[in-house]
Amino acid sequence: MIDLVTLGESMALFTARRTGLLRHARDFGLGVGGAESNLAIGVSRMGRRAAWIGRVGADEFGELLRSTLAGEGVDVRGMIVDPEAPTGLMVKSRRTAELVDVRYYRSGSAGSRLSPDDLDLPTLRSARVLHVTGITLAISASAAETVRAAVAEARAAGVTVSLDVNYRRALWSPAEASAALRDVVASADVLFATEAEGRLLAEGDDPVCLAKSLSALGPRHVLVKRGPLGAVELSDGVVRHAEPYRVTELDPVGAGDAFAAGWLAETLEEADPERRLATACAAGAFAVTSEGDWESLPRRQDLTLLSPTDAVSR
Ligand code: KDG
Repeated sequence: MIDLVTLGESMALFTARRTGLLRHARDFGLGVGGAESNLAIGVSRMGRRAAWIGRVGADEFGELLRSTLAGEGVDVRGMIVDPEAPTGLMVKSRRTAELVDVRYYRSGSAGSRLSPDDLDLPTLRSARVLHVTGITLAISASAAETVRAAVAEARAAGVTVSLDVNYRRALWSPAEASAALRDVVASADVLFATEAEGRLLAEGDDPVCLAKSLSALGPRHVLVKRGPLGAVELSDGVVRHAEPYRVTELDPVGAGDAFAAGWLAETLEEADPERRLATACAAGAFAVTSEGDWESLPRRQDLTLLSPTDAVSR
C-alpha cells in the first residue's frame, strides 16, 4: 500500500568538487536530483511508502535514477523509460563557499515529456497523499497538464493534495509561475512556500499575514518556510511557530524537500500538529548539515542529533 505518490522530473547531477568557476572544476561527483524524488526519499526514510512517477531516458543516467530511488525504498513502478529523449542533466557548483549555482540541461529531456497517460491511476487513487511541485508545472505543457490531471484525480478520490511552490527562476518568470500556480493552489490541501515564493501568490508583510492570505486561496494547511528563522504554519485557523535549529550549513539544496517530507510523513503517522511542524523543521535543518540534494535527508533517528536553540526568541 502506497502512502504518498509524487511525480516530476529527476535528473543526473554532476557536482563540481572544487569551489570556483565551472571551467576550472576538473572533477565532478555523479549523483541524481529532483525535488519530487528527493521528497519521496525523505518520506521513505521517515518510514512511509512513497512512489515516484516520471520519465527517464533509455540511458545510464536513467538506470542511475532507478537504482538510486529503488535503493532508498521508493516505489519506481511508475518510472517510464522513454526511448525518444535523454535523461536531463543538472550541474551544481559553488562560485564561492556560500554561493551554490545550479545549471539545468533539461529542455527536451525525457522527464519533460511526462504526460497524463503516464499516471498510474489505481495507485494514485488509493494513496493518502499526492505531492506535486511548481517545477513540474514549469518544465513543459504536457508535464503541467499531468500535474493538473493528477490533482483532479486525487481530489475526486479524496486524496490529500500537497503542493510545494518550489519556484525556479531558471525555468520561468514570477508572472508565469503565479498564473500557472493559482488554480493548483486552489485545489491544494497543503501548501509549502518560502516567504518569497508565497509573495508570488499573495500579499503579507509578515509570515503570519502571508500565511493567512495564502490560506484564503484555498489550502487548509499553509507552511511558510523561513530557513534559519524556522517556519510558520497556519492550519485550520491556528497559527504555529516552529523552533529554529542552529546548524552549520554545508549545502542548502534539498532543505525544502526535507521539510515537506518531514511534515507529510508525520501527517501520515497522524502525529499531533506541534510534532508535525517540529519534525518538518528538524528535517529541513538536518538536510543542510551535509552535502547532496537528497543524501543528507534524515532518517527518524537522525533527528535526535539536533536540538532546538533559543537563539531566536518569540
Ligand atoms: O529541491 C531540490 C531540487 O531543486 C533539486 O534536487 C533539483 O528538482 C530539481 C530542480 O529542478 O531544481
